[in-house]
Amino acid sequence: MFDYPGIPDHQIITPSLLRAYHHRSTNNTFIPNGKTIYVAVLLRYSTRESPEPTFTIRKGTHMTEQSGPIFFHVDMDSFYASVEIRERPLLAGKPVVVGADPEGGQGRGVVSTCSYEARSFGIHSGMPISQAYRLCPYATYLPVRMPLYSQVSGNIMALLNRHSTECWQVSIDEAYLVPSGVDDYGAALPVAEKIQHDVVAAEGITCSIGVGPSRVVAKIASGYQKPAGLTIVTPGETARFLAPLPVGKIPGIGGKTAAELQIAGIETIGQLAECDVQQLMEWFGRWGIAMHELSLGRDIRPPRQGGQKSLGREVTFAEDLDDREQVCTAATDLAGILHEHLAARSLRFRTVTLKVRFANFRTITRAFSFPRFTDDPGALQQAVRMLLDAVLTGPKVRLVGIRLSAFDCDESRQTTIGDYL
Ligand code: DCP
Ligand code: MG
Repeated sequence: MFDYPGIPDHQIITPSLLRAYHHRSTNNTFIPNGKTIYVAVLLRYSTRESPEPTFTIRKGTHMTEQSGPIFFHVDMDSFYASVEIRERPLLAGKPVVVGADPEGGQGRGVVSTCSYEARSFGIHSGMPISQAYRLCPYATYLPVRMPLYSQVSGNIMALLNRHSTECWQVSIDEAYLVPSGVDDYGAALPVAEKIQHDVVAAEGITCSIGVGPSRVVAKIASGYQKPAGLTIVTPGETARFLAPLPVGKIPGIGGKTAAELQIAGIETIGQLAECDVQQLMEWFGRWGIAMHELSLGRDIRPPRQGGQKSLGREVTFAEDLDDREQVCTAATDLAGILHEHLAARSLRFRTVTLKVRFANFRTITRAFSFPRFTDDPGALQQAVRMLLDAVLTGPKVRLVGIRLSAFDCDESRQTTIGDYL
């Protein structure tokens, strides 16, 4: 339970003042530049006199409010770039891009990630590296060093596990957890700050944390004010927190679905929550029901156990290819590499996803699921060829990628991302 002695009801305070009050009342250690929004007790508030966002405390809000488990979503900030900057401290505060070689603006691969300073130039993950180079030629461009990130990821996941009664790693740099010793939302705050502090102390990189009554709310909250953000959303404030956010903040709603919803006049999560679920089902089938649940801040499936649930590789060709056989060979080679990784760990899979980017940058993905788990390399190659046959209909190909997912792993095994890289 938090008490801010001396703050009168509705006094307007800045985040730094709040931090000072909080520091005084709880003696917590704050990570440098950390930001905390107490959605439960604060309303964003702006005045003409104070252009900086300010907050007003609503007295009587219950930080002890609790119904059901409290989830944390922890996501590293600009993960690969942060690790590289840690390794080269002189790069701190500078635009750093991790990805393919820009080759003086002629490079053909993509940006894996970049520092927040590079993002201010408009650079982002997945962007062609040549475009990034045009936006900021003076950034530092670094190649991907997967074994290093994998090792840092493993250390961080072990640290998160130590703070948790349950912990689900969902990608190389993010995990959901149910933290130990957190019985109410007041208790969540110092634990979240301790995790942020410990990650900086152990690995020299920052993370953002979202706290909420479901995984979807925690996930949206962790992205709410990256980097080094901490956003706590209680059950009672969930609807108010989600309502103004664009529908694209819901995991799984990408540009295509968002555009379809926009045509129907649905742009915010609040509008989606108010939408008739029958109507959504007519438009999107079962996904319509799921997205409605998510818009209400409710999870649609139980948490998945184990480590990362997919493994993928892709290759950008030195020149766009119009030879089908060459594209097929590249794709089946990638499938072979992935199969070796899985076979070495006795993992079987069900789903194969093909990604193809054409010369004009149109990118498509097509998936095939086997009726049962398989580890048959012949069946995999056949599936890859079948998927390719359906999409290679003319234009030259710039990139091809294969991803295997839906693993049949023994959940008693403690799989980590490192097992798959
Ligand atoms: N990644 C990648 N290609 C992409 C997206 C991500 O190689 N298209 C890699 C690099 C990222 C890492 O995965 O560092 C984690 O992905 P995130 O989406 O969490 O992005 P970041 O951690 O880089 O940034 P953020 O601070 O937005 O979480
Ligand atoms: Mg991240």
